[in-house]
Amino acid sequence: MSRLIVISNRVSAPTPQQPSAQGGLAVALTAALREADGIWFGWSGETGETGELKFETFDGVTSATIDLPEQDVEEYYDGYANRTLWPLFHYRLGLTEFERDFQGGYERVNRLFAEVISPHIEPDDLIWVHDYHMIPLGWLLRQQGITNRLGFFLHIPWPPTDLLHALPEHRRLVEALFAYDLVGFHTREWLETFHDYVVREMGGTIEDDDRVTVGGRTIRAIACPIGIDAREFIASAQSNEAVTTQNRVVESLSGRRLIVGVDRLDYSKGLEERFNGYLRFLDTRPDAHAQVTMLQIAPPSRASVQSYQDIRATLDALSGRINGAHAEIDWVPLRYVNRGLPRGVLAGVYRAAKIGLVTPLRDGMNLVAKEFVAAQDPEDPGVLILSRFAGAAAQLTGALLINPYSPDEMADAIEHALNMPRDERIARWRPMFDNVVDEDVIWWRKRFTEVLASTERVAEVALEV
Ligand code: GDG
Repeated sequence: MSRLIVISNRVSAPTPQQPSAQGGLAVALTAALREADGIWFGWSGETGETGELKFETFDGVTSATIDLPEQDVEEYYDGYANRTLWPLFHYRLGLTEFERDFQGGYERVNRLFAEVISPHIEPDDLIWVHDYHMIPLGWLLRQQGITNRLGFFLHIPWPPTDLLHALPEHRRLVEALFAYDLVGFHTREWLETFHDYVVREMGGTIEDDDRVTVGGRTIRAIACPIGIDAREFIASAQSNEAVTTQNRVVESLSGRRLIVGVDRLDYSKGLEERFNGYLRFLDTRPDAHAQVTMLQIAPPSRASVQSYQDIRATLDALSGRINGAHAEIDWVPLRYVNRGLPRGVLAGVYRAAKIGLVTPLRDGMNLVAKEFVAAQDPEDPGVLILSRFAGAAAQLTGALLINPYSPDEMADAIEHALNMPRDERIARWRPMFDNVVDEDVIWWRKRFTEVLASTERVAEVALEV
C-alpha cells in the first residue's frame, strides 16, 4: 500500500491541544493517513518568518506545518485565495479583486510549499492536493522532479468559462491542472463546466467521460461528491449533549416550530437573501407568526477581508429590522447567533428543527444540508429547503429545491414545509438519508484515492500543454 500525502492550505489533523479531528473532512483524511502512514502538509495558520517545516505525530498521524510571513498571508491567503478566486469561483465578479501582487504571493507560497515538501516525498507516495489555494502546486512539484501520482480536489464550484475569462491569468491557472493525474469536482455540473473551458479555450478533447486531453497530455477528471461522516454524526445526534440541547431548544419555543440555518458567515451562503425570504414570509403570512421561530447560527470567518465585514454589518442591520418589525413582547422571530457551537450541540439543534433552510447562492457541495438530514428523527423528520445552486442539490432530491434569490419562492417553500404531512416528510427524507449514509466521506475518500492509484504512473510529465 502506498503512503498518502495530503496537502492543503490548513492542516486539520488531531493535535494534543485538539485531540479529536474537527469536521468530516478532517476525520476522513486523518483515518486515511493513519492507515497509510502518511503526512498532512499545510500552513500552520501562524504568521512569522518562514522557517522549517514542523513535524508532529499524534495518535498515529503526522502533520507538517510551516509559518508564513505576513506579506504572504495578505497576498496569498487573504488576497488571491479569498479576494480573487473565492468570489470569482462563486460567480461574484463584483466582489472579485484583481491585483498582480496577490497572484505573485499565490505563486510564491505555492512554490515555497513545493520546495519544502518535495524532499519528503518517497517514490511510491500518492499525493492528494486540496482546493483553490493550491491549484499550481502540482505543476510546481513536477518542476521539483516529482513523478508520483498526483491528485487534486476542488471543494468549490468550477465557474463558467466566460466568467473565468475575467481572471487575467486564467489560462495559466487551468494549464497548471494538467500537471495532476486526476482532478476531482463535487458534481457533474462543475465537471462539465471544466470540460467546456478545456474544449472551447484550449482545444482539448474529452473521451470515455473522464479522460481529458490537451496537447499531448491526458489526465482524468471526475465528479466525486464529498459526504459527511454519517455514522459519527447520527451517533452525535443521539448523544447526551444533543438530546439536552434539543430539549432546551424545544422548551424555549413555546410550541412554535423551529427553522434552522447554520453557515460560516460568508456572502456565498445567501444569508442576506435568506433573511429577506423569511421577512417576506412574515410580512405576507401574519397568521403564521404563532407557528415559527428561526435560528441562524453564523460563526464569523475571514474577518480581515472587507467583503466579510460588509456582509456581517448587513446581517446585523437586517436581523435588527426583522425583529424590530415583527417581535412581540414574548417572541422574537429571528434568533441570530454569531458564534460557533460544539458539534454535539449543533446536532441537537438540527434535530430540534422542523425545517432546515440551506440556501447558498453557490456552493461546491454544502455539508450542512447533509448533516441536517443525518440528524433527523426517522419517525418524524423535518423538511430540508435547499438551494438549487448547491452541489448537494444533485444528490438531495427529496428536498424542496428553491431559487435562493427569490424571496417569494423561499416564503412559499417555508409555508409548504410547515403544512407537509408526516408521510410525505418521511417519503422525501428516507432516500436522502440513504444517500447521506451510502455516499459518506469515507466512500468519497476511497473512491478518489482508488481512481488516483489506478491512473497510469508517468515517468515524466511534459509541462507544456
Ligand atoms: C467548503 C465548500 C463544501 C458551521 N458552523 C458551525 C460548524 N459548522 C460546520 C458545519 C459543516 C462545515 O462547518 C461547513 O461546511 P460546508 O460544506 O457547509 O461549507 P464550507 O465551509 O464553505 O466548505 C463546500 C466543503 O468545503 C467540503 O468540500 O461542501 O461547498 O464551500 O460541517 O457543520 N461546526 C461547528 N459549530 C458551528 O457553529 N462545530
